[in-house]
Amino acid sequence: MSLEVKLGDIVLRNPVLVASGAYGYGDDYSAFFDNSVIGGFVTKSVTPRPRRGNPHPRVAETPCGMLNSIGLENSGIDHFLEREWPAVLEKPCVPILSIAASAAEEYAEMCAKAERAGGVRAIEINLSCPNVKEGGRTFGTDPRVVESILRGCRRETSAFLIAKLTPNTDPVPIARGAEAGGADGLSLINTLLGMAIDVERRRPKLAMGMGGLSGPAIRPVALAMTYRVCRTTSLPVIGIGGISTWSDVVEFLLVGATAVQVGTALFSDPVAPIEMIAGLNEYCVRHGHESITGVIGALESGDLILEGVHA
Ligand code: RRO
Repeated sequence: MSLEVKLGDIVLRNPVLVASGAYGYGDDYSAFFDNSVIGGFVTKSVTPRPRRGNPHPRVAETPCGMLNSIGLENSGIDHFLEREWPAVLEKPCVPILSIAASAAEEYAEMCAKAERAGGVRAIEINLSCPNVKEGGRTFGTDPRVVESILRGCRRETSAFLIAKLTPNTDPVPIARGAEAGGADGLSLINTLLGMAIDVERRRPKLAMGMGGLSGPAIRPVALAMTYRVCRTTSLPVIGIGGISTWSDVVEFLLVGATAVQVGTALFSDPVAPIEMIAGLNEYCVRHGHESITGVIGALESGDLILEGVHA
């Protein structure tokens, strides 16, 4: 029984990746599981220059989820590539570099820098940070801008380019824009813009007022968006959004995702990826699949779902 899946030429030992922002640079959960058990992980997004991030509080728990407003805190691409990237490359799984910026040229420049640093096989282009006004909320929702960002990145690197889409608009036209610009794959969803209020203090729970909602609360939204995007593209799609158990992974694979990313689940269950991988194995055996690839897109009645209404 094989759990291997492929993103272009890149072989993942299984479809379970850890999402950007939930895993630092690959060491955060070393007390709980080894990188040799997961398919890969996505680094916290890096930006052209260092960023201190947003004021605290930056996180708030919500029903079946959480809000974050980290604001892209990171040490900048130059520092990252010099100090962090060599250790990331040593990890025994597929590392995916995540980049975020506020202009198309900056994305392309970061791809060029990553290419010069060497060893980059896959880059996730974060087009969807909800927490910085210049960083995705506006241009990640414009298919033409997304297309031009991908085109600029494509010129600078031969790495597998994954466009990470925002759920704060219809993702289908954005997916088409990313594909037209030369994306090799798509990932979705990033967090949904949300808000929570401390009624006694009459203030938002996050210092910035609003933030990105993640966790099981968003999973049905993420699944529907993944389903729709999978039906409009032949690119491999990575499903993200509230995935917490092996059966959640299977749901995303059935609607057509090639792999998934796990993020918020790690906060409450730090061994969630191990349980997912074991559960995927058992599911395949129970359903007579010799390979997990037999599950991808295998939704029964996939064509019958009110396509006219939801397309
Ligand atoms: O750093 C953040 O506040 C952040 C980012 Br870059 C992102 O892509 N998604 C999110 O929920 N938070």
